[in-house]
Amino acid sequence: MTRLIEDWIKDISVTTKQYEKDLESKTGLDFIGLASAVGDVSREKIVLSSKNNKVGVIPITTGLGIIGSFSESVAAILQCMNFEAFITEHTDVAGLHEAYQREAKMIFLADDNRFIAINLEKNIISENNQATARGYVAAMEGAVGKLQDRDVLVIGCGVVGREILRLLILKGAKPIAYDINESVLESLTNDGFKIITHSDEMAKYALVIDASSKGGWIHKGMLHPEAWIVTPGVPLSLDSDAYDYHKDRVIHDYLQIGVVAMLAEIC
Ligand code: 2YG
Repeated sequence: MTRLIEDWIKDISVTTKQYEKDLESKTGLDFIGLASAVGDVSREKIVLSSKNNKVGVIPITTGLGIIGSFSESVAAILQCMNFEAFITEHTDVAGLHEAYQREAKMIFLADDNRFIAINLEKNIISENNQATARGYVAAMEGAVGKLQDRDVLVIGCGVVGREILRLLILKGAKPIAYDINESVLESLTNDGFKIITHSDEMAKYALVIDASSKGGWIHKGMLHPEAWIVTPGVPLSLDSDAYDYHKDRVIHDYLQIGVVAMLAEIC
């Protein structure tokens, strides 16, 4: 997974409410609605959980260290769902200790390798890659309806892309996989997935979930003119012309849907 940079996320705490409105206009789901779809839990249960669970967001300094605005963004997204989320003053183990002292029932924390959320009372854990895959598949269903028996192109079949493929199979959809890496395509074929072998075949598909992480490689005309493009891939694969053309049917963010899905999974 791509490591975030502050430039991509520095505005999230200010823009998240507007982002939620944009997401709802495209999918019919606000953050709690998306969480409800992901976690298969009622809105009421999530609202109740927000009243009973303080959430500690713990900055972690290991490895490449703190990413500016990361903890603030996670806390802002949770607060947008009316959870009492706080960022610990301390980092790492001291931050864990502080979160416990401040009676956090849920914690969110990330090092360079894993971004996780834990419900300390229920002993449930959520991991960002899997949660992100679930969140974006749920967003696609919000936008276009049930995916059963429908062709869905999955671009970028790494950790998140593979989880998306797995979820689509479970939903009875008909995933078609594409990746620029030949050996990835080979293993997908061996695993029985239908694949395309060249980017010029992408334009055949009106439903696209893009988990590729190269950034800026999809140009205007490479996708179906009416395509829905739901993309956890960071940085955004669409270049500016392609984004301007498709933007009314693009769902993309750097953290929001993944954090909402993680919360759903630990509620
Ligand atoms: O606490 C901090 O500020 C840092 N230790 C956070 C480090 C996060 C590193 N991971 C990533 O940047 C991404 N894998 C996070 C998820 C991106 C969206 N799917």
